[in-house]
Amino acid sequence: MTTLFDSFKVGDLVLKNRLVMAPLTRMRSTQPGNVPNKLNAEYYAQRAGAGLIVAEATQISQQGQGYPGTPGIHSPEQVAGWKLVTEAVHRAGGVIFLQLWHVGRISHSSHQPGRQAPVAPSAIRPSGKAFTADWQMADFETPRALELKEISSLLADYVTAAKNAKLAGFDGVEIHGANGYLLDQFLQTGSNQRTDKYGGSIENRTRLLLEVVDAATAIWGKARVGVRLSPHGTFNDMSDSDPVALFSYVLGELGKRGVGYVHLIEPRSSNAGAGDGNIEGAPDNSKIFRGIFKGTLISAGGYTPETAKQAVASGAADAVAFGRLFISNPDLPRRIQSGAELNRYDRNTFYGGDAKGYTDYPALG
Ligand code: 8OZ
Repeated sequence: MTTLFDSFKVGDLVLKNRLVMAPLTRMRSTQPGNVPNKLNAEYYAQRAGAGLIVAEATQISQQGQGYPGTPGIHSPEQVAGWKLVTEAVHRAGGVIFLQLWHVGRISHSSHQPGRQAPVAPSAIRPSGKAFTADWQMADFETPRALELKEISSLLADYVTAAKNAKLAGFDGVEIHGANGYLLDQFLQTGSNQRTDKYGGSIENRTRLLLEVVDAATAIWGKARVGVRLSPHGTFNDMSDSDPVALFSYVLGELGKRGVGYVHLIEPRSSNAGAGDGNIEGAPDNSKIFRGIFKGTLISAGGYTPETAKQAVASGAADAVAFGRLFISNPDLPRRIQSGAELNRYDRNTFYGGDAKGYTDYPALG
């Protein structure tokens, strides 16, 4: 029977256990410039006991930013900052991928070059609140629909970011295709009403994601590229007319491409971890989609150590990602393995701030 403490493979990489640190937005980069720093390096190195760390969502361009203080991977300073992180994690024996992110319509004009409107597949305003550049909450704005001729420069931004991630010493990249950000906005009918080759049919809506995956694969090799998806997720006002058909197609295509892994978020986890408690009766993505994607599957969202053990033992997932529990337990794998008590997390220190609630959670002695 497979346990959380058996090694697993992502392509040629052998990972020491099946506990993945989920990508976690913490909004603690150095300002101005959204540059990763020594404190960020210490935080990640503390968590190097994970089989795989997926570093926090990181904007590929200024246009891709949607929250204050999130790091980027589009300037030389950011590459140098991330090098501090990857070197610290590698010294501590860890493996770390970078999550490449463009928020699309979830941005706010205060983050945008020239204070322009955020961009999206279609000019459909999501309901809810944006997080402005000066840390205020404001209604989402109506985005501007990307023109067809802008797609090539968007892809070029992903290419630059993927190359920069390599320069910064990461072990691979994860494409953020989840949680209602740009690539997910293209996938789903609630946010994509385009009539060109990026809208309409499932194939057309999936085109941009696959072009990004292919571009990243050309730089990294297929095994070092993972993809995160959130079928049935409603965070950031998402909806699709036929999510099972859509994501079955997406997973089939990712399977053909032989990507290193797919990282599926379970919709029971309320608001992508922005709330506590699990939603009862939500669809079970790892059950629905496991048969379609034969490659390495990481499952995330609302797991306990017990349910994670079961998921790996039953083969529902190859590995399980923890977010909130990795925030408060830098040595989470060791604690789970030894049955030690877990530190509770403090939601008040999730986003922004300093070492408090970031690098000061205690490890076992
Ligand atoms: C919570 C707060 C801010 C960002 C995601 C990157 O949902 C996020 C995120 C989550 O993937």
